Amino acid sequence: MRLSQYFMPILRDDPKEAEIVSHKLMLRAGMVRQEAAGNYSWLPMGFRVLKKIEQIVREEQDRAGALEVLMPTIQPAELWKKSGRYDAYGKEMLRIKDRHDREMLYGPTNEEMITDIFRQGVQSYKDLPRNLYHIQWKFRDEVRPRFGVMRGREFLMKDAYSFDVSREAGQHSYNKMFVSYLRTFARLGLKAVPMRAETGPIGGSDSHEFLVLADTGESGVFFDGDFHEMDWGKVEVDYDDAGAVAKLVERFTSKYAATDEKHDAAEFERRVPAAKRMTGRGIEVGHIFFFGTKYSEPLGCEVQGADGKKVAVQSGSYGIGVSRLVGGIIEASHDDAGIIWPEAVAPFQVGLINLKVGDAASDEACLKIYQALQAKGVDVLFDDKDGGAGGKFAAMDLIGLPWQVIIGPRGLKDGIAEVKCRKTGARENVALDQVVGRFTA
Ligand code: 5CA
Repeated sequence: MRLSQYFMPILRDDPKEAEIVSHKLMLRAGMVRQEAAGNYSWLPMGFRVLKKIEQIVREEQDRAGALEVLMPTIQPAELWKKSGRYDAYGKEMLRIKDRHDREMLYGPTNEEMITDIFRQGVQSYKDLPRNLYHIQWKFRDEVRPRFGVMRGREFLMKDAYSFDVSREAGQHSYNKMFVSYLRTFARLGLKAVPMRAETGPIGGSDSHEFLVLADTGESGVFFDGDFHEMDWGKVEVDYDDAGAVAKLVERFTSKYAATDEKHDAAEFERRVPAAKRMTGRGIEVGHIFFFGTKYSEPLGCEVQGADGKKVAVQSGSYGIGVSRLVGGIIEASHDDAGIIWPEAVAPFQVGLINLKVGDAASDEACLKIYQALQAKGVDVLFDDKDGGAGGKFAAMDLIGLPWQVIIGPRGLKDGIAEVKCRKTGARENVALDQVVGRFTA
């Protein structure tokens, strides 16, 4: 992509409305624009990151055996009346009437609808277990939308729903999602600590939140310092092996970790030696629930068991805040100059800077590298706009692409380009004909 053809409205100064660094940087880098409180347009740069995160989430859901569907954003009120949540959800639910005066709502979550879909499609225990998920926009009329996309009103969520014939089988489904979350967040370059959590309006007995540690997080967190030493990057397990999956989950859940809502100071002191008691703040990027028959019973979602008797299906639901993650990753990965994207979610891998647009040698060298990178499938943003070096460097640092390739007349005399790593700041002179190989090896 050529910057001269791109849409990336960069702001030079910090926007006044932004309180936290990720919100500031997303506005400054031209990733999003606020349309109303907690309601954002995603501009090209922001949208690329959102899609990359979405795709990683999708791949790990698929790997864990979940099946992707897509339910509408607008739901009829009837189902929610059956589950009892139509009134319980209160003002957080955006209620709408259609032209026939029918009560509709913009979905804040999908337990009711998916349970009804499943009820109609399945009769026998032989059709279980199943896990269905979608990645769809939600609306919650939050009392205090804030921190940009971190607490929006309209936000993108991945929500999965498991259906099992027994409590035990349901536990395995829950554990599989638990593991898939460890894998997902590790791939996103994040350490997200699983913590015991409140179940809130979703309900149920068992629940874990996954929190990314960051000073600007909305939740207070208390956890065992052992988490810092855990093997986040290498979570490998055979999902069909219920014992192995349970054991892996146990390794994480046996350590003390709780958000302030569930924190028990006495237990914390009893179970964790003083030197390992960590406290801080965290951003909730995922939340998983096991709620048994809470929705299947009122919605009549039953299957015929092996003994011929009807049983209400055991369910759980599993959310990831896809749009929140864009802000969460920035909170975890930035410096004074701007964003530092982890490779896996970076909008482009390489930023190619032409320091002297109009200089024939510079233009030619840049074009050659630009075309060669594209031919090799490397996502590259080519700053081919006329402008001063200082502004170009500042903008490239701000948008945080992992690598910069800098080309100007001085280096060209010696046949070299400068390659800069955004994360470490390390700069290296690389012969022009070696540049492309650096990113394709
Ligand atoms: N149905 C369940 C699980 S699928 C559910 O709705 N869970 S939730 O309420 O915990 O939301 C799931 C995830 O969505 C949260 O962990 C959080 O990462 C994200 N999320 C929730 N509210 C917001 C919001 N207002 N803005 C951005 N992300 C949000």
